[in-house]
Amino acid sequence: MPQVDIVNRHLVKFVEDTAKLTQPDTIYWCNGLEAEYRSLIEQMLDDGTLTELNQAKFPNCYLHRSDPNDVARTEHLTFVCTSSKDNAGCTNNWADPDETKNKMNSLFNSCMEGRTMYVVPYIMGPESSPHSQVGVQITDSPYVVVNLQIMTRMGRIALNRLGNSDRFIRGVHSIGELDPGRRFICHFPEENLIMSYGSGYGGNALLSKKCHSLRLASVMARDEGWLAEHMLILGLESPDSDVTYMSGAFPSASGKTNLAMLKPPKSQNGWTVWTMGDDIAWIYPGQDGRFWTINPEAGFFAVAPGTTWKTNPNALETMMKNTVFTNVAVTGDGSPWWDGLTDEIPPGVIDWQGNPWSPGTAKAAHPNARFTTSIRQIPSLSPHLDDPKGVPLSAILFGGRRASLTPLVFEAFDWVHGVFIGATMAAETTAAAVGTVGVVRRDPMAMRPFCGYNIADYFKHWVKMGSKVSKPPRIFHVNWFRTNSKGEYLWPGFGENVRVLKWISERVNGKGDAVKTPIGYVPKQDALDLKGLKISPEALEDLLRVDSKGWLKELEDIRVFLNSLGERVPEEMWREFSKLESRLNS
Ligand code: GTP
Ligand code: SPV
Ligand code: MN
Repeated sequence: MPQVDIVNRHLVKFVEDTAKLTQPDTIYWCNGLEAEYRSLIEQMLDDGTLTELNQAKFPNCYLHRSDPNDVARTEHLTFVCTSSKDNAGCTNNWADPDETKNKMNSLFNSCMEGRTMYVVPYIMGPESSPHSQVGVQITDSPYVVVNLQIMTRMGRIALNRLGNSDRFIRGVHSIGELDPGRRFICHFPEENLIMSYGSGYGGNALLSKKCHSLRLASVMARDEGWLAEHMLILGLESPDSDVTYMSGAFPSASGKTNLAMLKPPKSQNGWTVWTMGDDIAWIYPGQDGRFWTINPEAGFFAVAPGTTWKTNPNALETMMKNTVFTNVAVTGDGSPWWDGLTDEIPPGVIDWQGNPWSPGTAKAAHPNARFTTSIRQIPSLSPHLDDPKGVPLSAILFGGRRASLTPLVFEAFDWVHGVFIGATMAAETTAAAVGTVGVVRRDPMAMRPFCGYNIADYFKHWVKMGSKVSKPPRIFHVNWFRTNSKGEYLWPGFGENVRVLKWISERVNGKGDAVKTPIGYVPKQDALDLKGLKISPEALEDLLRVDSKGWLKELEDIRVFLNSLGERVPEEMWREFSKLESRLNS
């Protein structure tokens, strides 16, 4: 029986059924209180799941080293189980719902013997927002529980919100044997059910995040007329105190967290970025003809490598206390560390697998090492995080890692053209998922791994959403990752990206000079504020050039991609394709 006030019979049945299947020694209902957090931490320190970091420098911070076979999402082991295969579409792995449930049930059979089963109720979204949703994840991993406590509104607060309703997402999770041969992450959108077995890592195991808030939520959003997106949310405040809200979809490990936490350089005095979210946005048409957006999450599970006092000082300030680090290295004095964090390599570094490390060998931290921290600790926190209606969106950014071709920034001509840009965007793959890194692949709206239904229907839904509001956000494409022939970045990125955000906010407000090119509006050379920035005129020209020949070649790849998605691709996408082709040819 739950050690809580509310007994929801639907929830109790879900818990009892799962316990009957998994046979845990103990069932523990999470309340979300500080004492519970402490005792889970103590327990994990005792059994070695966590290592204490230097408590004087990093109070309440701990390190988790995950199984070396379990360090990133596994897209090839992730399934969408719909009764019709077509509804999953060709970018998802599909499996039959009944067969899959049988297979998963046999994996889960008695898998919690000798373990504790945690019942973790959580809310995605502000406590009192009509757009928020309750989920309940059952798990045998205390590491998962602690992460969910940091990243969501977890415990009694969620049970109170749920009341006696049966409207909650059901998540069943076990780390199993952490055997990649017995690892599956399965979604049943027709039943609002997630079953995940055999992984304890990130999006595979923290079911509130990609599984609930993107894969299942995207299906609900399609049916109910909203959008569930892999997007950061930020507010850019001008010296006149006007705040322009933007969201941005960049693929995994491609800069969402860093843009959301952006701290403008000194030369941009008077400009401020407010952090609203770094990974997921739920977007609704508002009464006033604009889209409004909430961040369903309450914390970060963010990439550590690349984060330094120079590149992302807000992130470092945020993670100094109450943080769980996963797969980072540690210094001799017990501080978390990753390659490049400090100019000098500190003595006594132990790598992410727990072995003494010396420079010149492999990386000390895993490239997908992460930190889990409450969003409430960030100095740039938006005052609207808990606002039930969220914030109004003026701009949507798409982007990704492209060493060549796509300019620093360009603007779509209109909504449907913007949807085409998002639908056909491509980016180099990263260490956030198991597989080859650095291969360019089409990743529509950065949702390829996360859209819970047919991606062609998803494009149709995006087109339709634009007509639901009289003032849709303007759509932009950005690329911070252009390189020169030596492989060096052409654009300084990070805090300096505020210069691009400023141009975007000017465009949204009817200012900002642009040149019309075949692919969209590109800033005039002097329209970007480059005050105090060291960048050569050649680099800038490269960054803003539209290479028509290169784009015609790109179009061929886009044609192959759209064709591969089959008949369901909406005609609007092909129309935009033809329009772009003729603009490039003329
Ligand atoms: P997920 O959490 O996987 O969804 O990733 P994300 O999109 O939030 O990416 P994140 O901001 O964590 O950045 C991933 C990597 O890209 C980090 O190593 C960053 O340091 C690096 N990065 C982010 N922004 C920039 C930029 O403007 N320029 C360059 N060169 N690197 C960047
Ligand atoms: C991503 O891969 O996009 C992430 C990390 O944000 S994970 O939580 O593992 O999905
Ligand atoms: Mn992500």
